[in-house]
Amino acid sequence: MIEKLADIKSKALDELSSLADFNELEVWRVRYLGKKSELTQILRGVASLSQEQRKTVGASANELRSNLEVLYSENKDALKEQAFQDVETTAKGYKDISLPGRPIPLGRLHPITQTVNEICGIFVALGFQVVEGPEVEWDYYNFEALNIPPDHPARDMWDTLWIDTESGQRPMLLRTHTSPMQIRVMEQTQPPVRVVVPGKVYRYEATDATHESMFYQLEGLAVDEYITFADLKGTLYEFAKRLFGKERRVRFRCDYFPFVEPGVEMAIDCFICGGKGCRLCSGTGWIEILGAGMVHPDVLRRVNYDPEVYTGFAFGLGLERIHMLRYGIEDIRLFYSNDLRFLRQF
Ligand code: FA5
Repeated sequence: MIEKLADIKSKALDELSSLADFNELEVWRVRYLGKKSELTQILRGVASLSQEQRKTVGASANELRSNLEVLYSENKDALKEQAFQDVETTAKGYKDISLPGRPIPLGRLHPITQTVNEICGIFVALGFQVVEGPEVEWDYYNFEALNIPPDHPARDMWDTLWIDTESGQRPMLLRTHTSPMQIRVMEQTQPPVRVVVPGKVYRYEATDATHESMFYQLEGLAVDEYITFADLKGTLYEFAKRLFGKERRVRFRCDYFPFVEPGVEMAIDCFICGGKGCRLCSGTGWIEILGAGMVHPDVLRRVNYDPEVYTGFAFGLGLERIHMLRYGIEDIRLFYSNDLRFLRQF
């Protein structure tokens, strides 16, 4: 009996080494492990053997069966993969087009890029044009042309990284807001102007749940004859309604920006606490999303627009805060920590 088992083993191993495909492996399995196989018959007959034979034959037969089972499953995976490749480009020269395709991993747009696209879409529908501008900016455009001379206290709230320039050259910096594009656009075009400018801005900032040192803003500028504060409110109300839905409440309050007069801030009621006050809204019930105002006459004069003829409004909004509001995100730092578990949700 022991010799018989050895014989089965050597035949099984011999045949296994010369199998060509998965079908042959199945035949092999039936021959050596199937119900009618010699090995199964031997195992069935073990009970009728003498006690001494039962021990040795039973142990050897069981060991052989489990060895063959392991070999079967190892070969199965390898031959299945082989079969898949063979079918794809068979020796006969055709492809099996009924096989399922291999999935191509797709990337996706960053949530802030999605928000930029959506908000630009709203303003385009309201008649605005989308333009972009440099992130490394002259001090002149970021500050001076916007009524913020070198000694102006407003520079304190907009500190940033400065770029080394050669002595005698004007200073350069990483722009602290998208407002410099107001000047660049007006320098190059004549009214009527209606533009929105999305882009990155940089600030010297102690980061927390609602503050980043690099974030996105979207600037808006409309200049024409007879533009009034009512146009500003109407446009921004319409924008808020289209983006957040009718149920969200909006609040305008006076604010100060040197390049607008009068200036306002617009806030939206906090989605987490419903206005009661929480960590996200710093206990106020409101989240400020943008600054705005009527373009200051000195700014218009600087770009050779006659403030007696033309008036305009401008606004600048923080895009991360908008995205946080819409999706209930509690910490702005999640956007830039490269955590795919977070990013894949959008
Ligand atoms: C400005 O940057 C002005 N340029 C906005 C403006 C434009 C006013 C045109 C008038 C006319 P402010 O510093 O408040 O303003 O920033 C605008 C928005 O950016 C804020 O309402 C807020 O939503 C967002 N924001 C400001 N600081 C940060 C920060 N550190 N991290 C993320 N978002 C910020």
